[in-house]
Amino acid sequence: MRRMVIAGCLALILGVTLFQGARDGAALLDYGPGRALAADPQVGEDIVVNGDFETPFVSASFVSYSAVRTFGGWTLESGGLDHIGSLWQPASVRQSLDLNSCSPATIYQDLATIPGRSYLLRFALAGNTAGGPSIKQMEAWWGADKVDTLSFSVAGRTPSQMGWRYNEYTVTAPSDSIRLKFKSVIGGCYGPALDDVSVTLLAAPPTAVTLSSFGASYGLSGWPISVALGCVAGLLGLSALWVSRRQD
Ligand SMILES: [Ca+2]
Repeated sequence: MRRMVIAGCLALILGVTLFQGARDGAALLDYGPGRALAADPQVGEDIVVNGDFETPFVSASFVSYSAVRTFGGWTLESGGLDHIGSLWQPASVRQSLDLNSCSPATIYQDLATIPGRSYLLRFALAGNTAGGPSIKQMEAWWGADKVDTLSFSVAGRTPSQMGWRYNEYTVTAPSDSIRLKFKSVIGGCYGPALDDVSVTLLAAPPTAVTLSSFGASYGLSGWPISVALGCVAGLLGLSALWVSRRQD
């Protein structure tokens, strides 16, 4: 008899709680981390066009570009750059960039992004070993935010031993489009070398499964499920109390 009363009270409490949750839209059922409701096929996809600078093909050791012009998905906004063919060892495949032709270059590419989502920005940095300064410097920009000012020493480096160094950053998309920009910040004809640029979508952080999202995964809005569960629990509670009273 005492067990019936306790079970009835617990069921009533659960019912009331579920009703309140349905009213407030609260997260009542949190199944903890790792419960994604649907797989995200775009995770890991590189959204940069020609991040390896293999387009257009450079048959010579290098060719020089002056602003303003486009090449293989990129825009040379200011200054001049050398598109490197066979002049030196690339970080990846065959070609790369020297971000100083004989003036510091700024290049950019506009990327289509998912607002609020995080991406991994990754690229390889080295420097033109043929002349000074020995410390090459450039900036990486993600929209209006400067991601980093990078330095690379070419001391001891040669065209066949470039010493490419990979850099990685986690960045977040503020809107559905972002401008990725690289900017040499040194003068002269021997600049920072850039190759193998990629921006890949990272997996979304784990989402707590709420009654609303649980219901949505079955094609139902959340509050009817909360109300239904609340009714069932409430009726069970009342039944248990009624049975216990009749047994008295
Ligand atoms: Ca390349």
